[in-house]
Amino acid sequence: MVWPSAGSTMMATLTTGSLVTSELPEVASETVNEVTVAVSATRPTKVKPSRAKMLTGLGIPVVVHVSLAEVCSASSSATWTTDIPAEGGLNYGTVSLSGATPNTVPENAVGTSHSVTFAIAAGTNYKIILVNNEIAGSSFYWPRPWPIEGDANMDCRVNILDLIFIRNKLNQAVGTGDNWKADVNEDTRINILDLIFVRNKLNTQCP
Ligand SMILES: [Ca+2]
Ligand SMILES: [Ca+2]
Repeated sequence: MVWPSAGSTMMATLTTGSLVTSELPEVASETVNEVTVAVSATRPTKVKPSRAKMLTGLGIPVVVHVSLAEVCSASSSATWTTDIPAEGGLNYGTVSLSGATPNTVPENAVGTSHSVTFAIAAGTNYKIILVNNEIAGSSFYWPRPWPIEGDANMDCRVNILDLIFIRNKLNQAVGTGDNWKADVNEDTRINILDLIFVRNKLNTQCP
C-alpha cells in the first residue's frame, strides 16, 4: 500500500484478503494528518443446518388405540397407532398448577405403530401429551383420569367453581358428555354426595 503524504486524503478499503487504497484529490486549504480507513468486510453468511429429520406424512396423523401400561415400578410404556406414517414421541410431567410437561421422549422411528417407554415414580400422576410428526395431541392424565379429588372442573383447584359445576349437572346421567367429571365420588350418580365430597376437599390444589 502507499502511505499518504501530508495534506492529502487517503481512502483505504479492506476487502476479504486484500487492502485497497486510493488517493483522493488534495484539499486545497487544509492539512490532513490523519488517515481514515473505511473497512468493508463481507460478513460470512451463516447457513442454518437443515433438520435431518424427514417426515413422511404430509397430513395430521389421527391417533387411535392409545394404551398405557406400567412396565415396572420405575417405567411405563405408551403404545398407539396413527393412520399415516409418523415419527412419534411423548411429552410428560407430573400434574402441576403450571400444567408443564418438561420431559420429552422421542420415538426415533417412523411408522404407524408407536411405542415409547418413559420413567415414572410410584404413586404419581402424570400429564401426558402424544406428539406425532411434531404435532402435539390433546393431553391426558395417567394413571388416574384426573388426580385431584374433588376438582370437578379440572382447573387444578378445589373451590366454589367445582360446587357450581356439580350443581349444574345434578341428577344428570353420568355417561352424557363430560358429566363424569361431576361424579367426583365415583358412585355413578351426580347428587348431594358429590357436593359434600367437594366441600371436604375445599382449598386443595395441584402441587
Ligand atoms: Ca376446580
Ligand atoms: Ca357421585
